[in-house]
Amino acid sequence: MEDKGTLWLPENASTYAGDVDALFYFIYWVSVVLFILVIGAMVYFAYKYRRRSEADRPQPIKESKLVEASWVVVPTILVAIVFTWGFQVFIKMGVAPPNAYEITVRASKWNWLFEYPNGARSNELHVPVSRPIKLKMSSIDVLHSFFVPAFRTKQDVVPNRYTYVWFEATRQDTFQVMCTEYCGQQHSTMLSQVVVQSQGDFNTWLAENLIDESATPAERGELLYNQQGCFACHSLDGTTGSGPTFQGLSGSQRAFTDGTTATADANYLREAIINPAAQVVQGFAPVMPGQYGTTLTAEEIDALVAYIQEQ
Ligand code: HEC
Ligand SMILES: [Cu+2]
Repeated sequence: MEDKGTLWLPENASTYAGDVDALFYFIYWVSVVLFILVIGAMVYFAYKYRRRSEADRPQPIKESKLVEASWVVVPTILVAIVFTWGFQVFIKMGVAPPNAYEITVRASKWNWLFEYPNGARSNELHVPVSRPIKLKMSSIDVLHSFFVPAFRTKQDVVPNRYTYVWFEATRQDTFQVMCTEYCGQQHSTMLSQVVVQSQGDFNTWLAENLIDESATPAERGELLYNQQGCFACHSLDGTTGSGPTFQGLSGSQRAFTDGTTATADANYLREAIINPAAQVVQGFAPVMPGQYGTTLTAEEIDALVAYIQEQ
């Protein structure tokens, strides 16, 4: 079933997206009807009771209990409908079914990292179709927000606490993920995708994305460079981004904003990852996330150092 969405709403691919859309269109059509009634009456009365001569004066108004009651009662009923309907959908979207499959989401400037129960990790969210998925989300730096328009799913991702969101995808396809909370210079590139697969394809993908036991430290480092989003700020080809390039970094002479210098040996690289604020490279702002020392294991930091040394 091809679904490209409507003028107002994007394509619709989760079990509760239809509920959200139905409520949206209820409010939309009520607004259209009220707009026509109110503006229509206003234009009609402005014409009908226009001033016809200099002597024309407003006449005292005879009040109508029926009209007065109706403009109190009708909007009250409409607002009560929107409230109870909206509350029901809100609860449905807020409470994950108990059998939901849980995936951990780590947001950082400017990357999404997804971790699966078997330890596999990825930058794209892979999920099985027709199965409730619960995301347990946190941020390692600033406020981000996880948004999948096709699922009608949007939730802030905050440092130092978990937030949750759940959905059940209704068809196999690829959908856009965005960060919808302004989170710094490259906020607009903090994009990812949800790849909805059959349960079989998903299982295969999961198994393939476990880190290979026989991988060398530098190979693991390459995976981490991509998964952890170092690429958002550090290029491999010499271009300067928000951070210095990794090309030729190892062994080079570094100059810092406090006037000191150092040679980029393994110890320096390790320290630069764990404690980036300690020495800030000249020409750069201290924007590197400071949490890698706690969010990465010692082995992962070794792997990243080994990878940088190969560039
Ligand atoms: C949000 C952008 C950003 C991200 C993401 C980021 N860094 Fe950085 N990094 C910087 C900036 C800016 C500097 C230079 C300023 C400083 O030294 O703090 C830097 C400096 C470094 C340095 C020292 C570079 C030099 O030229 O001496 C290393 C090594 C490094 N980062 C490793 C990493 C690794 C590994 C990751 C991923 C786990 C990472 N960074 C993620 C922004 C980032
Ligand atoms: Cu963000």
